[in-house]
Amino acid sequence: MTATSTPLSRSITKSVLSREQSEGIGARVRRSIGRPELRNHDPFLMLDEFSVDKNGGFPDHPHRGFETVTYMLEGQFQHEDFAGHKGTIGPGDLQWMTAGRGIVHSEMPVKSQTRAHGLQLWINLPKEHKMCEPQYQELLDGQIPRATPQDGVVVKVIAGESHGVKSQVYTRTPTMYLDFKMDKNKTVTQTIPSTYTGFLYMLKGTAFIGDKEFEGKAHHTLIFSKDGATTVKIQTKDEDAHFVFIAGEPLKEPIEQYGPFVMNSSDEINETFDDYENYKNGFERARNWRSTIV
Ligand code: FJE
Ligand code: FE
Repeated sequence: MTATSTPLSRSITKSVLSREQSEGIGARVRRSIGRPELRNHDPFLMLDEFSVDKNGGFPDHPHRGFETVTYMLEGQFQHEDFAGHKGTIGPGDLQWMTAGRGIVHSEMPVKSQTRAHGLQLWINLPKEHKMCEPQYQELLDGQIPRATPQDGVVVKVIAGESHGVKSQVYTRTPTMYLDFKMDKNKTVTQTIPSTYTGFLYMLKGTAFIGDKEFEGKAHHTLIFSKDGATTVKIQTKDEDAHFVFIAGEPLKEPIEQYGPFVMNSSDEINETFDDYENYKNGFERARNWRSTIV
């Protein structure tokens, strides 16, 4: 192999542990992408592993300019928005929300549950989709296809493709989102487009990534090298592992973020404040709306 040739597997260039911090009202999150060491992971803005008990949650708040993808691991979460869209998602279920030009919503755990635990990913939208109509794609656990590349390896295909199994989720920003459960002593190879950036977020156990077998443990984010390699080799040794594999096409557009608003320029952020405060350009229905879930 020469110095300029493309390696077979991506390797890991960075590993960062996410400790719990407070967020929303009485909620705890382990922030992966979006924490100081993991900013600007184009096209991803944030990944939070959230844990909310019956006293916490994320009451009425707006979004504009990106998508939020909520994937439940344990417990139940309810959602309501200013357009009358309402629903509950449980373990293994997915809500893929395109905020587009504007959403105001509430995200709260179901009170009878002891704990709601899941992941929320924020995916940036390309310039031409930032002001699109809001959209929801909701998938129950049973509607999400699985790939079984071998005994003891199950891949839930939330977005993109794995081992010939494709997701039906429509992604405006080309994205792969895979949930891997691997028994111990397994090796699997996942293909990835050469131009995608990506990472693993470890939920349980230990996995070894790439030819150098970089060791990744629970609550760590493992960033893939950007070397154009089109596979990621992943192994387990003496314990099972559970992790998500997230990758996407970088947008390479300027990012101006102010909390829940993500646009391309400070002028657009100022317009967004004006629209939100004056109930216009997508925020009309925010004027008299309050959520009914508490
Ligand atoms: C927030 C803006 C937000 N992490 N994980 C500002 F949109 C939020 C927010 C969330 C959130 C919601 C869920 Cl369901 C899961 C999350 C941030 O709603 F907390 C702040 N401070
Ligand atoms: Fe939200």
